[in-house]
Amino acid sequence: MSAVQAQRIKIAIQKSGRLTDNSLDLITRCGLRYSRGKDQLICFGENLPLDILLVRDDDIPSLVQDDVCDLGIVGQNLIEEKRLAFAASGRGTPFEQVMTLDFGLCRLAIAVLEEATYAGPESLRGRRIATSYPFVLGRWLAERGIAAEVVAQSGAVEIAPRLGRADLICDLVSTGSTLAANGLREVERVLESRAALIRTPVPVASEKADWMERLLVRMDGVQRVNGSKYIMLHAPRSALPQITKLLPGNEHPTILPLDGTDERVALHAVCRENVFWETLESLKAAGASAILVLPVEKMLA
Ligand code: PRT
Ligand code: ZN
Repeated sequence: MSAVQAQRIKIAIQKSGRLTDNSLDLITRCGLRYSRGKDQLICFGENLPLDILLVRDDDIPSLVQDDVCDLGIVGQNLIEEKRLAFAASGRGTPFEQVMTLDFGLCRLAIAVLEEATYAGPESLRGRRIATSYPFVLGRWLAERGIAAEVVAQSGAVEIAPRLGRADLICDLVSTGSTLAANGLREVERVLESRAALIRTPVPVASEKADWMERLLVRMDGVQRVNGSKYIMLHAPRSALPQITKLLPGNEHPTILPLDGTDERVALHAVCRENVFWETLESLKAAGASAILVLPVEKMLA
């Protein structure tokens, strides 16, 4: 690796899949402009010392664990599975989870055939469960003292019961429509998951430590403003306690005087959650007027 390359931060993200667009959007919102390499595997950062590696999501934990990449964005389902697998194989210091992100929400769940009966975790004793997450499922079963047969399978887990390969499955679910389409019913939640940022277990070289720190602060800033709104309104001074209570996720609004009146004031606040029409209607009913809701683009804590 050349000295110049060594100063650049490498972040691994999913090449093509459910996490790709949101991962690229997050990095772009941190201020990166990039061009895509000919092989489509690397995006070279043009204005920051940061390059993006586009890979299969399953490879991201290893790339970060082995310090090939400094950072990675991947689902907690894979983070947990790989962490347990690496620990079982005695593979070095584990990568670190730096922050969770607000996309890729899903859950790892156990499902049975719709017509089958299910009487709680105890009824899994001695049954065969197909999954791509043998370590996470194995831990969940062990925590409950249940000896079941875990059938490791890398894909198409949902058809295993119909093929007679297993009695139940343990797979990722978001809307549940895939389970329904395969005649399956969700009975247990094994793990709640969302995308997360992971970092190498190795201390980052001093040449790039400063940029790494700045990048993490920017990512945190992007996460904070996601869904946040800036709200401005006029209100009777007497209604301020009631109006403040109605603002979602804000405790300390800024109150400003209005020209020519002592009774009414202007209120500005950042709301950490979305502001729905119902909230605006309640604010109006409490005496607020001239209500404006604006998106927040950046925030530095
Ligand atoms: O090629 P590569 O290996 O990179 O992609 P992949 O096919 O392994 O991953 P991909 O793109 O399917 O998922 C990437 C990550 O997105 C997962 O590791 C999870 O962290 C997250 N995620 C969020 C999901 C889902 N939601 C999800 N619904 N991953 C998979 N699914 C599957 C689910 O198992 C079902 O089969 O999508 C199907 C539809 O789900 P329902 O419940 O909406 O019907
Ligand atoms: Zn994958």
